[in-house]
Amino acid sequence: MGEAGKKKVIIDTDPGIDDAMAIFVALNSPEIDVIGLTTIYGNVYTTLATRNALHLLEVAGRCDIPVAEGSQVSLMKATKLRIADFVHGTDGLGNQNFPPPNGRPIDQSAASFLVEQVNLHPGEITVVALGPLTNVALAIEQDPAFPKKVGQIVILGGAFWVNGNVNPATEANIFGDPEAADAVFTSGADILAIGINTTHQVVLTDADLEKLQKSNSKFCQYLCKILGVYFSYHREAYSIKGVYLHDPTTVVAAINPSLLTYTEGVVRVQTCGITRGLTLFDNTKKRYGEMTEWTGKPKIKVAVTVDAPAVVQLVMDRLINS
Ligand SMILES: [Ca+2]
Repeated sequence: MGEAGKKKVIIDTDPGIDDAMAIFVALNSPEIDVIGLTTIYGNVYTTLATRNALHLLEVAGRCDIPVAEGSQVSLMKATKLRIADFVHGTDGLGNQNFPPPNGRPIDQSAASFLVEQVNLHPGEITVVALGPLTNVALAIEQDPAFPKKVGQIVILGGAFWVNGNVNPATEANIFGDPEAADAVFTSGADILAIGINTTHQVVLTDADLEKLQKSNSKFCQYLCKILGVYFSYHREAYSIKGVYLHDPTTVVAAINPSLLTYTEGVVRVQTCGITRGLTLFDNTKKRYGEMTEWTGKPKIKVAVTVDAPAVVQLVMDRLINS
């Protein structure tokens, strides 16, 4: 715990409209102290993610928080990346053409920053990972003791027992770097995975949007400018009048884990073929006759149920009362 018992949090992010919302919720939550942002490709390329992270901190008036730029390529050094700019706008923030930020990232890579911080504060850092897991996997490569030194890694990733959102097999953040995800899930760190099986229950509706629009808070005013593109995408892709709160739900899981329930097991990630990016959970109840690729691997926590109305309410409260 940090000052005044606050949880020290580093957010690894690819902003991203719901990343923006998640970051604002985190910055306005007294339970946690955001000590840095690290950036990654996903919704946009890494360079733009860094620019957006700096921009969002300027909007929030929190330029004191360092931004460390993450990897431009996947763990296996692939440069052909899946970028979801069709969900978030080509600028990642609702095609608003915001001016470039004044700030600059620190002179340290995301992985090095993560390693430095867990060594400075062993057992105290919570990493909230809202994009592909390349930076976290690189931190583990850089410091093999990283999984034991990090307090917890709360991950938005995976589609457990349900279809994915990239294709029927896989969820976007895991699909972004399956090798990194498999390395992180089997690293032995205290991991809490929030998959789309839970975040697809957490919907910000048109009526909720109207409430945000009526608020004078700077976070609400800003988000209402960028949310249009995200609502349009959901109407087309899912035929719903509302948007899924993937990243905000994951921040809420770090703030108040009791709003979700969890089960424990071993998760491996498919890294090839038509199901590349599939997250396969072994509940470890059966003793298989043969060794499997899951045998002896560390267990992680996977979210099973979510109190969706309470999560939406908490997100709204933190945005409106800012
Ligand atoms: Ca994200």
